[in-house]
Amino acid sequence: MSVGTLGQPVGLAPQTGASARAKYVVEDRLTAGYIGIGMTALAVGILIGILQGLEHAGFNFYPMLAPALKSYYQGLTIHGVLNALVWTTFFIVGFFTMTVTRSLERPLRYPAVGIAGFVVMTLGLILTAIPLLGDTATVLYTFYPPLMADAKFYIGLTLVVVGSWIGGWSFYFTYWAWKKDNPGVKTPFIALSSLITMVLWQICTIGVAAEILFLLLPAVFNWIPGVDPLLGRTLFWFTGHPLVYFWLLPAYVSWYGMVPKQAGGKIFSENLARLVFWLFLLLSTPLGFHHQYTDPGIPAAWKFIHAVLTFGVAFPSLLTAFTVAASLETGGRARGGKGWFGWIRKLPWGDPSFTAQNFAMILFAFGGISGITNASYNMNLAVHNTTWIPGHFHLTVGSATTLTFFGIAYWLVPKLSGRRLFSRRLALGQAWTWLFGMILFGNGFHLLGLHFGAPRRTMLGSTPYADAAWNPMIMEMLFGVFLLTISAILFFVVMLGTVLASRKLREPVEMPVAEALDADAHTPDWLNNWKPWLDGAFALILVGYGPMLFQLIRDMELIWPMLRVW
Ligand code: HAS
Repeated sequence: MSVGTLGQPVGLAPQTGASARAKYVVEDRLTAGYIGIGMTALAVGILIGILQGLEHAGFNFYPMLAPALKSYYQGLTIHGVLNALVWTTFFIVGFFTMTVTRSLERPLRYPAVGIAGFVVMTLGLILTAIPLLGDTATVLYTFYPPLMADAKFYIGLTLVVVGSWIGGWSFYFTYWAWKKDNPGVKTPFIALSSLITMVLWQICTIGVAAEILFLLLPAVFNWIPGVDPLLGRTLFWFTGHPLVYFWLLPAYVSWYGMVPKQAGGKIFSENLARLVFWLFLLLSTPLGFHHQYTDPGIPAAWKFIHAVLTFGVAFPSLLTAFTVAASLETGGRARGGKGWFGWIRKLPWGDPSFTAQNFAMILFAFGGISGITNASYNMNLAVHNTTWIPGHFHLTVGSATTLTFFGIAYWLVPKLSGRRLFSRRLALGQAWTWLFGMILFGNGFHLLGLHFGAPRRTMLGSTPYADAAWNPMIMEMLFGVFLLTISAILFFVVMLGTVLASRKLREPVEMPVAEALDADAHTPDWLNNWKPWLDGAFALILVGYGPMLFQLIRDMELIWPMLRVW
């Protein structure tokens, strides 16, 4: 018998016990390595985030922390890089190492490629950390030119991305081997959705790779006289927006493919779930100008086209809201729930893995609404560069993604360590405090930005123009930070307790895999075929970016010297 998310029985799995562990020993070690590094980065990033919240409320600890941390802006850069780029990317590649191999029921085709990816990513992270900690890369996580970081920062980040590509190739080799052995067989949903996410990532990171290799590094090394900031920003956001779907889609893999099982239900429609992932592959990339609505030099018509496409990519998330809720309903009803809403009470609220992920969904509903507001051109003019934007992304990457990853960790870490979850109660407390902490933090920051135009990325606690009218929202935000701090402490106590102090499990934990209500329904070829979606994605990128990139490169002026302004 195998055991479920927290060690309770869930029925027979295809391969259990010691043989399964032996089969996936490299994969499990890789996953553990990735998520271990991701969580360490997150711990440091969160600590610095707390300092930022305190500063906004007038408690400025930075002078006391020098020379370890020289300024708010150095801290903000470390916070953004570690939380938004490192925690996410490491967790995702580690998680996918498990989802792809377990879902295809075979280990990596070439484990050496998987290991190489891990080594390159880790070396990249170390190289990035040196200038970040040494205050020679205080350029914020968007590293807009002409701000100039130490070359090690750019090279390190490039290695992190290249390492993740190599990790992705190890999945593709495994997938091709599986396809060869299973001609004509439909790819299992969890593997397919993970692979689509990886391909999306590899397409979209071409933008930032081009920015670093052809613009920033040559300028830092003085091989070219300077940079063209607009071209740099455009290449950055070519990657920057689809990047958010690289953060979101692993959560969707779990919401569609795993959470229904944890809720005792089934995927409402697997065909629809497949369609959602293909739509993300098709639509995610040509949208970056919605981050550049206020940039001069991009004609309004192009901003309009990207605005329309942004509303297009919100559509698969709207589909997700309804289908995931319907999947949960099948679980609630299977557990005896009755009436319109009675099924909600019957959901497994005592299971922290489920509860954390459900709260992530609820928070994302609000983050999604603020995203759609951002995308609306004239509304964006009111909220751009205000605290509204961090309000938005703490509900998305900080909640939809991060809280889902916490929920996943509540079964994944027991699975990898072979030990029981340290404390179900503390883990539940973590989920609840994150829910309320983020509601307060998100609401406070959204309102502060919308009503008062309080700027983001600014030492609000020291600005001469800070207004007493801001105080209620700052206090709301600060109370949110307080709850989030408790939540983060609970998370790390549960994780460390599981690995270091928990009893050994007698049976291994299985990755939850939900069945589909429409398992017997026909899946049309186009939902199992990469070609039309990849062709469509490249065509749309060509249409959405081609002419503008051509023009920006043709008219590029490499005359702005890179600057260190701190
Ligand atoms: Fe965004 C800025 C538009 C989604 C992250 N975004 C950012 C930045 C970040 C970020 C980090 O158009 C700041 C970048 C910077 O530093 O400058 N965003 C959108 C839109 C969406 C969106 C339209 N963003 C995300 C996601 C992110 C993320 C996802 C990370 C993971 N965003 C923008 C724009 C800007 C922007 C502009 C630029 C702003 C500026 O001016 O600088 C959409 O994809 C959102 C669609 C989502 C929904 C919600 C669906 C709800 C679901 C949950 C259902 C709940 C259930 C629970 C089922 C429509 C799926 C049921 C419960 C029971 C109990 C049963």
